Amino acid sequence: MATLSGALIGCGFFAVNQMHAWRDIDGASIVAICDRDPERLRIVGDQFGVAKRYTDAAALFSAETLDFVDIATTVGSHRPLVEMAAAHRVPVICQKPFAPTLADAKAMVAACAKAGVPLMVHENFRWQSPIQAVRAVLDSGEIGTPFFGRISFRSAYDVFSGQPYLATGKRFIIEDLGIHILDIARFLLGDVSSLTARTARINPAIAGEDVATMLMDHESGAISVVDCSYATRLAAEPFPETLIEIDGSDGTLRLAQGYQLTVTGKSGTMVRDISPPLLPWASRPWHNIQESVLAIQRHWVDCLASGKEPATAGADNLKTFALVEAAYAGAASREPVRIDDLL
Ligand code: NAD
Ligand code: 89Y
Repeated sequence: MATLSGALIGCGFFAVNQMHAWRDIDGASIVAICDRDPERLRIVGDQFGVAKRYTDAAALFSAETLDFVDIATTVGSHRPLVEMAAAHRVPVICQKPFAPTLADAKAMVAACAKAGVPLMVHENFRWQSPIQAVRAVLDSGEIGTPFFGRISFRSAYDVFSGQPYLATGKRFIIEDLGIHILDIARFLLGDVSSLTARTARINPAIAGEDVATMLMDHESGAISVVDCSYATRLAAEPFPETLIEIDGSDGTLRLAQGYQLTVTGKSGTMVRDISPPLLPWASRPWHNIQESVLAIQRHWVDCLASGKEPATAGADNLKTFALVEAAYAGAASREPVRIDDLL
């Protein structure tokens, strides 16, 4: 397979993981990087040996011939950068949260569709190997048809030291982290027809909500509870594990802290340790997320090579993003929100 030439825009905290993962992927190589902060450009360029460096994305697109661009900036710049990629007919990966609003997200999907370029949102949590293992149990039919799910992320990990901007936005946990957990709920139980939400801010030092509890009706008839907190101090800090309970017509599955999966189904009870591998460049406790970065980027390269639509294509991600908008609207109104009304 010919090696695809890519560029990375945004060389901050998380982009370093993306650069490590690109180095592990045979079919793609990052030939140029861009950051408006010259210091970040220097650090990442030197660490990964990338000589072509730009402080302006427009200059990057004008000068380089690219097979794809990987946007790893924070949300405010996503729409102009995705639209710039579309204008240059360059396939694009965009970090989550895809956009500041669902209207922006729809415009970005439309711009890429009009230009005929693939667009994938870097929605990586569903690519974590424990989450893929849960999906495989459901696909096997072992627990029958799911009728209830609880997808839970509760922690007191200090995310603000690495990502200080998370403390300052009016929106916090749903937009930043809940978006992943809502996407996992969709991935496991299917699309959602309605959502009810409650939020709270426990940490007085931040601007947004740090607790969110959501109840969802899935189109399949299943019900799920998605609960997220960055205000939950536990004896053993679980960050960044997503814990899962699913009840089905023929059994149950439980993904418990420490990546312990218990399945009780048609063949009895099985307990497995499904801990993610620690990649050579990864560090605990982030290794679970880091492995999923490699998996989603591999998926992108496979999709570009085969012409397949990525699992978290922009159009698919609108359905996850709608859940974020519904959660904020529903928490404000204290009323259930119909998802079809937003899409
Ligand atoms: P960061 O602030 O550390 O890095 C962003 C970088 O982008 C900065 O260096 C900034 O100078 C640069 N930048 C911003 N606008 C630019 C523009 N128009 N042109 C060029 N450079 C620009 O942020 P971060 O913590 O690395 O987060 C980046 C994104 O990654 C966020 O959207 C965040 O939500 C996401 N993220 C995802 C995961 C995940 O698991 N998927 C984990 C952490 C963060
Ligand atoms: O930004 C968030 C993400 O996407 O995964 C975890 C995180 O880094 C902090 O909540």
